[in-house]
Amino acid sequence: NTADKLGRGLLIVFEGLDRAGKSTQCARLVNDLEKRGEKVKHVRFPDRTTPIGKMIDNYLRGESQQEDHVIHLLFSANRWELAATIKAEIAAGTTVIVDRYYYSGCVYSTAKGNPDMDLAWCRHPDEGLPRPDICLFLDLSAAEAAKRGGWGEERYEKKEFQDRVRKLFGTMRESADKDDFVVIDAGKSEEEVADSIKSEVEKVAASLAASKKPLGRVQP
Ligand code: NYM
Ligand code: MG
Repeated sequence: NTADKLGRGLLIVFEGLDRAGKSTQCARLVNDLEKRGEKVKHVRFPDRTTPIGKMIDNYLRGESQQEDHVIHLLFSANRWELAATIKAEIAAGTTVIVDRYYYSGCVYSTAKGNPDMDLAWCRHPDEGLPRPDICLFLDLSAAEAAKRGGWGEERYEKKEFQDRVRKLFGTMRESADKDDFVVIDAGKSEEEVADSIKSEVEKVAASLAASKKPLGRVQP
């Protein structure tokens, strides 16, 4: 298995718009890797269970207001509070699968259009976090996502906002973090998407096993 060949677990991140199928595909990959005898831990951000996560949850459900910088930093802090655990799990040979990470942190905050907060500003607080070995970007147009029964009631779940998010993800996929991303066509069937994900994960596991690359950090 991966841990024996590489000497550590993998850090695998799923990203994409709301309704792109991240949760479904995360669960499938966890299942699949477990069946193959890998140790796996499933994490999602925001992690709404911590005190900071509860503040984020209230904000997303529209029950509280937060200044744009403040909520941005809370999302980042919510990742930092789990960073040491993630590192320890990976060092112990567990593959950690993460539903949303700092890429969401950057694009959702930037999409608000606050003139003091561009992608670069938004990325700074996350510098130094464990760097994903791969970020599987589930690509779906906002129109397609809307067809999937529409969005929920949470903040950001509106077509106009999602269009901006999608554009900004595009920008991120062409900038500092571009080597992290693999784009998966999320418009295909659940089965087909799962198969593409499996083969991408096998590819990255094999190439890392060959290079014995240690877990990285999000670079400035
Ligand atoms: N979100 C998520 C952010 O605005 N910043 C972040 O750092 C993260 C991780 O939270 N619309 C947004 C994106 C989603 C919302 O996520 C809740 P989910 O995966 O729908 O629970
Ligand atoms: Mg959502």
